[in-house]
Amino acid sequence: MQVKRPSRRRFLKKSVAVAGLAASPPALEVSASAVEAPPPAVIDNNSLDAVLYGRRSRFVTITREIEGRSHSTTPRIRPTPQRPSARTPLAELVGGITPTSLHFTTQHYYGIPDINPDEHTLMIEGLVERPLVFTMNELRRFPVVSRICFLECIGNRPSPRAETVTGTHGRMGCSEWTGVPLSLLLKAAGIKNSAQWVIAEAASGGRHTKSVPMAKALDDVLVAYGQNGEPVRPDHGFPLRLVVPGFEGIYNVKWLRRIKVVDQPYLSFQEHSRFLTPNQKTQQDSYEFGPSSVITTPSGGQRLSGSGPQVISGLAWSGAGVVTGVEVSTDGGRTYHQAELAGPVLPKAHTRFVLPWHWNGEEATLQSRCLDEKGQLQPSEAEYARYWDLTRGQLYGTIQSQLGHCNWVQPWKVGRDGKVTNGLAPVDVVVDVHG
Ligand SMILES: Nc1nc2c(c(=O)[nH]1)N[C@H]1C(S)=C(S)[C@@H](COP(=O)(O)O)O[C@H]1N2
Ligand SMILES: [Mo]
Repeated sequence: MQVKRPSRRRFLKKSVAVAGLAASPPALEVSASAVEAPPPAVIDNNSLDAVLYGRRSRFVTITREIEGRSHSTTPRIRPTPQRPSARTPLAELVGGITPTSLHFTTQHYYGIPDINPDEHTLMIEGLVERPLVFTMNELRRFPVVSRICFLECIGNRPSPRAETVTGTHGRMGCSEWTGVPLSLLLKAAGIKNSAQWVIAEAASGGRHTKSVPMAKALDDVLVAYGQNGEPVRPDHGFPLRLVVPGFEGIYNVKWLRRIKVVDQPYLSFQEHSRFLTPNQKTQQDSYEFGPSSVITTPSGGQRLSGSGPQVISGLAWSGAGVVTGVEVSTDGGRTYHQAELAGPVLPKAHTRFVLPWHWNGEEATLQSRCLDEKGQLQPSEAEYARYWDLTRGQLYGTIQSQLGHCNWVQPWKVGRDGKVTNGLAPVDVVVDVHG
């Protein structure tokens, strides 16, 4: 030890010098007491559970955020234990992958199925040459693919009422999904010429079902049994779920048990009761999410410790493919600056962006906008409203699923005291359904 210490001190001094050169935030002076400090105390709880399935530091206390009351119009049939919906704590996360434990999850009126994978099967039927039934073991014998992609509920919406980024955008996550391409299973069954759509059906009570266009089913849809390197967890569809990259969350049918090949889209009960309305005038045929982004630091509820160098960071994503650029404004959208994509930059995945910023201590309004590979630019609130011919009252007074993808820009206001608050002008009514 005695021998090592001086070299460690030299190393610290060297790295401080390098940090200074890069004009980064001021590093602390290396003090002799810091270098000579005794080693930290050790964790005394080494229970088998902690060793067998890992643990985090007791100083890390990030959790999902439980959803509040919703104005959902879904009939309240509740014969089974309920598990509340919960959001992803976006402001506390780094990088692009959402840890499964912190990945948002929607409510399920019929409880979370407790499925034995040895007894679970997936059936492919309808307009096919050979109807097939696969066990989980048989599915694992197909070539395996992993895709990193975001999963977003259309319940996400910038909102003047939300205090935090979890409140505006916490109904999304980004995982590495692993499984069999649906196209391989459809080819094995042999789809007939008249086949245009597939209906994916869940084993859960209520039989959540969703029609998926055949072109998408044959493109990048996965029948996934893995999430972030381990079996998909019950909340997210164990043992099998559909993953439909870039499409609305509702497509990603959990506890998948049947694929029916059909000639036209069918409106399932859930789509009818939760996702369509008589006066639907918006994106009826739009399934793919447009370009979107949001600043996660600094964001609502946080406080800047003082003027000087800061880093603005956030997430950008698009159902169209790769994020090609993110622009950040610190003056409420008057001027924009190109942010750096902190990588990896993957299609239909959360893409981290960063922009160094010098805060002069004055009021500022921070916001970001995303450009995607189709050349689509994320709209401002005013642009979105004008495009769909909606008033601000309608933007926030209508349930999200009637508007479609609410991908307008979310501004955060920094006060002179460093406090960060929602930068959207207040409205009288905000309706919120977590879909
Ligand atoms: N079986 C089933 N699958 C489902 C749903 C459902 O209610 N039942 N909800 C969908 C909706 S609306 C969303 S946003 C996503 C949420 O997936 P997660 O809970 O893994 O985050 O699951 C989709 N798949
Ligand atoms: Mo959803």
